[in-house]
Amino acid sequence: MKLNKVDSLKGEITVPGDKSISHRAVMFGSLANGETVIRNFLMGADCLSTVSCFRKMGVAIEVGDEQVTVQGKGIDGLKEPEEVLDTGNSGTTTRLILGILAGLPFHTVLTGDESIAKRPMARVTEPLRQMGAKIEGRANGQFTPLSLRGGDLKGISYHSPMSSAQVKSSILLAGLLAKGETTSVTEPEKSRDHTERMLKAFGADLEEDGLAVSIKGGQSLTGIEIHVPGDISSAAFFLAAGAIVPDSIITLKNVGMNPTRTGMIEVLQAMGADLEIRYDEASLQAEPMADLTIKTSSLKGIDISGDLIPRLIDEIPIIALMATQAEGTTVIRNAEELKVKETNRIDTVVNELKKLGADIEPADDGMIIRGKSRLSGPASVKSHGDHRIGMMLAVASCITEGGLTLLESEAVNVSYPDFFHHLQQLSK
Ligand code: SPQ
Repeated sequence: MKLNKVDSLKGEITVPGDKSISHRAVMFGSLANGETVIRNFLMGADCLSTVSCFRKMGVAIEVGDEQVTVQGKGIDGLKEPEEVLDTGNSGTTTRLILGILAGLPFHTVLTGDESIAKRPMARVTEPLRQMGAKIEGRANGQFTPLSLRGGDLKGISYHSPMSSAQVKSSILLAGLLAKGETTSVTEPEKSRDHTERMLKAFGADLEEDGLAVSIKGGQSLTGIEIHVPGDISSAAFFLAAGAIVPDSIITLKNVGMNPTRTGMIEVLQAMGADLEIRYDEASLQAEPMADLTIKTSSLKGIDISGDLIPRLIDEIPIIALMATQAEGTTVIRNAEELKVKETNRIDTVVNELKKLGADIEPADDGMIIRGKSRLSGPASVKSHGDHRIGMMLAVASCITEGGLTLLESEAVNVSYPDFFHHLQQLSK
C-alpha cells in the first residue's frame, strides 16, 4: 500500500469496539446460562477467531452487523469439538481458551498461525497443569499446537512472574471451573482488569485485594447485555497522529477509559500534548468511556517504566513514533514483554523506524528514542504481520517526506478493519 504525507488530519471518528472486552464477552457468554447480547462488538479477525472456536464447541453464536448474540447453555452446554480449534493470530484467544478448556472434561486440539506458534504458552500451560489439566504440545507444551484433556481441576494460589492479563485470566477461568476450591492469582503489577469486571457483571463472586484476585470454583454465570466501549489501543493511533501531524484536530468518540488501560493518556499528558477528555457520566459503571479531542502539540521526551508499562504495553509502538517527534530523549524500560507479542516489537519498531531516519536504539527491556527527527522516504516498510506495527507505520507515513510503501498492510484487520478508511477520512 502506497501512503503519502498529509497536510493535516481533521474530523471525528468512532474507533471500533475494544478487542479485549469483545473476546471476553463471547467467552463468558458461552459459559453462561441464557442469552448474552454484545453491542459494538469488534468485528476484527482476532475476535472472530474466538467466535469460531466456541461455535466448534456447540455454542450458538449469531454475528450481526455490529451485534453478537450468544446462546449460552452453561458450562455443561459445551461439547467436545470434532475439529481443531484455530485461534488465528490471537494470543488472547489462545491463552484464555486454554484456561477454559482445562476445566472441561473432553479432548481438544488447539493451533494458531505462524506468529502464535512462536509465542510462549508455558506461562499458562504450567499453572494449568498444576491445577490438574493434562496438556501435551510442541516442546513439552511450550508452543502450539497443543492438545488438552481437561476436567477435575483443583484450585491453586499462583504468583505470576509477569504482569499479564492473559495469564491472570486463563488461571481465573480455570479456577471458576474447578471444584469448589478457591484459586488466586497475584501479579507483580496490575494488568488490565476486564476479566475481573466482566465476571462480576456475569454474576460471579470474585475478590480483589491489591495485586491478588481470587475466585471460588463451581460458580455459574448468567447471560447479560454488554455495550463494548471503543478500544483505547485503537484510539491511540489517532491520538498520536493528531499530536504529531501539523494543523490537526481529531475527536474520538466513546473511547474506553478503564484505568488499567489509560497509560497512553498519561504519556500524552506528560509529553505535553493538547488533549481534552470529556467523560461520559452514564458510562461510569462497568467500563468507563470518554470523548477525546487531540490537537497538534509540541511534545517533549519522557521516561516510561514501572507499573505504567502494563497499562500501555500495546501502545508502545505508536508511543515510539510520537517520541521521534518530541524534543529530547524518551526512554522506555521494563517492557521486555514486547519481545513476545505478534512480533518482537522492540526489534520491529526500531528496524522499521530506522528506515525512515529516526534516531532510535533498542535496549534489553525497551528502547531509547532521540527527537526531534525529520522522517523521510520514499521507503518501503513492513508490518511483519503485526497489526500494531502496520498502523504505527501508516501514521508515520503522514509525516514522512516522500511517503512510504507499507508491505503486509492487511495485518490491521486483526484489530481495526476500518483503520485505513478512517485515516483517509481524516486527511481529506
Ligand atoms: O491477543 P494478543 O495477540 O496477545 O494481542 C495483543 C495486541 O497487541 O493486541 C498483544 F499482542 O494484546 C494483548 C495485550 O498485550 C491483549 C491482552 C488481553 O486482552 O488480555 C493482554 C495483553 O497481553 P498480556 O500478555 O500482557 O496479557
